[in-house]
Amino acid sequence: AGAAAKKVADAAGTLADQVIGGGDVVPGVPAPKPPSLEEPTDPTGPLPPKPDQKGATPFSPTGAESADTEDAARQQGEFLTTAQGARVADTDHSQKAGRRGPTLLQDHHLREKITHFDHERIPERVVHARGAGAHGVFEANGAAASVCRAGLFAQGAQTEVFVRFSTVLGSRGSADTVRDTRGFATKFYSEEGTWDLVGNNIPVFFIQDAIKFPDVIHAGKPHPDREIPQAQSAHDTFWDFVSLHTEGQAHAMWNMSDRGIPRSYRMMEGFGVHTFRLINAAGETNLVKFHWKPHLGVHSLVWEEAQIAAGMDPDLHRRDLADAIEAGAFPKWDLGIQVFPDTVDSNGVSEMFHGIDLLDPTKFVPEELAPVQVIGTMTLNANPKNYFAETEQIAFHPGHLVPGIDVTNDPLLQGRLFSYLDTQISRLGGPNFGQLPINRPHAPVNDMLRDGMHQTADHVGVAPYKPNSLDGGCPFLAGADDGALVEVAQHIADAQVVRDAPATFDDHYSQATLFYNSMTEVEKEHIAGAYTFELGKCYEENIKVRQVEQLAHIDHDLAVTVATGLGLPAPAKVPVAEVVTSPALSQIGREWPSDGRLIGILVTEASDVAAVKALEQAVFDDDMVPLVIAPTGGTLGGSDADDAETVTVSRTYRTQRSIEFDALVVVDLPADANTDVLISEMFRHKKAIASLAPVDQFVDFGLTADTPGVVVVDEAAGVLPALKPLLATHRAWDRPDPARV
Ligand code: HDD
Repeated sequence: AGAAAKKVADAAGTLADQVIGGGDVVPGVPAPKPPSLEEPTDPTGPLPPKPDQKGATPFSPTGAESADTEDAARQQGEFLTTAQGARVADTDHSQKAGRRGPTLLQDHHLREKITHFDHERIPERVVHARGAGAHGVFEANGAAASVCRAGLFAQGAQTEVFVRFSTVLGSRGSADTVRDTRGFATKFYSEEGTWDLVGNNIPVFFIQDAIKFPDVIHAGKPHPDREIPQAQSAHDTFWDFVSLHTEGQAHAMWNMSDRGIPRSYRMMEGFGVHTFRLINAAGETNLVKFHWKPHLGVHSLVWEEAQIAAGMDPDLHRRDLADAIEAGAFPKWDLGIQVFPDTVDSNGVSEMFHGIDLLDPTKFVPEELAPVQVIGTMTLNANPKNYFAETEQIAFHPGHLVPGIDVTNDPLLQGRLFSYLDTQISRLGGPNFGQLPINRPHAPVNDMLRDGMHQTADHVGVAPYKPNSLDGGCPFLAGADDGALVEVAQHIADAQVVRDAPATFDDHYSQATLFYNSMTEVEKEHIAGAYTFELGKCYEENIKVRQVEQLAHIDHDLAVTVATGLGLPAPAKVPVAEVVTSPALSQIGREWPSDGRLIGILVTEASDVAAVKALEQAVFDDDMVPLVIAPTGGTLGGSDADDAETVTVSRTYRTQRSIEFDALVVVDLPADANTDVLISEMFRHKKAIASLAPVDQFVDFGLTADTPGVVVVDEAAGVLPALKPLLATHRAWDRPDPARV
């Protein structure tokens, strides 16, 4: 049929050319075509998913594909078709009245193709637009069973999950490594319904009441006139808001710390932020805060790396997550809870713990006061098959709860319970986005919601209402004890309607001081540098002055350092809260596993291929990732990449950049400007360097055998034993900065 239609069209074209007499086409002689690359001509069905794409929706942690996977893929048969399944013989030319004539409106294939394309984009998320996701599984260890009756916390229970990490402020195409809070949202597809833990990598928030959310986001987003700067808080409106709305100071302090520029999504903590209420089988309640603890430890970039990455590899975090999962280095996090009694304190006030108001989302509870108890482990083990279908269309909601997990009266959480469904109705085009494969619960769904835009269900029965007799009373109600969203009996004190907050919400500085005081000297320097950079990007002097005055309420020395950097007078001294410190907040001074770290191996044309091969294998065997950096692409030691004696080049001198590597092994030192930059950056960013080349070759870099974090070894076998202790501390913080860059 397709061929016949084409013949008709060709004939019409020839006729039209003759009638209009236009053009230089000789009737019957095909016009010369530009040379084109040849496509394979044997029809084959759609390619099966790549091994790392096993996470088809619906996803199964065992890898077993469910029956409707093929349907969800919407790619059946081996031929190109229209959306109606009619085979297409030519998708490169539109129908025209003659070869040089106008295009015909009757060409349905043309109109369908372009119309669909015109509607391919959906609105990006109003916040957290830039993100990356992965499938995985959560396995409970049973430790939460005494405080929570949710089935997903029963010992050994396995629950499929999808996680989406994100930045907050940037647009969908913005860079990954900007200074910002990171979203850490997890969807647990539990047998009792879906639970969403929609958290961040920072345990406190900018505002105490959801009614301020549009204000803080308007202030943080680019200026409305020029729409700059993109994806960052280093501008006047942000600091204007934060310096005036002082409850934002604690979160701002976390953002200015190294937490604002994570090394990788795999190396970030996550926090539920709010206090939640758990209910156990006996109906007893406890208050909790949720924590994700990464097995790889908490690591950050240094500021210069973050800036370089934003230009060299704006997808650094997205790529890092996908590559690790594809390589089988599955990232893992422990889920933990801090548990607080659900009682009233000596003043008769509920939801208080050691004087910390658990309903105030600008406060966290130091781990030293309430230890984080591990209740299970999450492993991310499959990349999405299709970014749009899964990562873009997934819809999280803090109100997606299962029996045993309930909300509290935190006024920020209460507002969130409204916002997410509301935004998704406009973002995903109507009220039925829950039917999208990625959003479908893995528990049976039998609701009485009907019709609406993009309805894909064929609902049966005649009585989507209750009570009914026509559908035999279906669907039935759960028993009082096994439903979700069951209100825990709470006494609400005789209340008057107010627009106000409790007095315990008035302290805006003490936890910023606690955080700052818990940092090591290096981390404090980074914080001062970040404030000085961000405020230095502001134009309005009064905003800078006001924010420096705010810092004086947190730490006077910090305020003076920042003021000096900005060329402002030192602010007056004001009383600062006397607080304890929480060593758990510091990222430095601890040792972390080296699994999944990226090791650059720098070689020249003259390098010993057998030694490089051995080194590469040793890195692999130690669960790290070797990336060989050579003058040109291709292979070393022969052209057959499968040959045991051949090394495949991962990066060339031109495509490499230091930001990717956690450590560098110099097999031979090239004489090359690009690799000079590599070494000087590795040096400046205090990353581990091992050299098989003599140390005196490095004199121009200011690097000697005594430089902290540098090891010089004689043979390939000695490299990893020397390098691993250095990787454990992440960076050689005691390495002095070079005299000149
Ligand atoms: Fe939110 C998205 C986390 C307060 C309104 N939020 C969103 C995402 C994360 C968070 C991780 C991205 C989810 C995804 O990957 O799809 N939000 C938080 C945390 C908060 C918080 C940890 C405070 C503790 N958010 C918050 C408030 C409001 C919102 C107070 C509104 C009153 N958040 C939204 C939203 C988004 C969203 C507008 C944008 C896209 C979406 O929900 O689906 O509804």
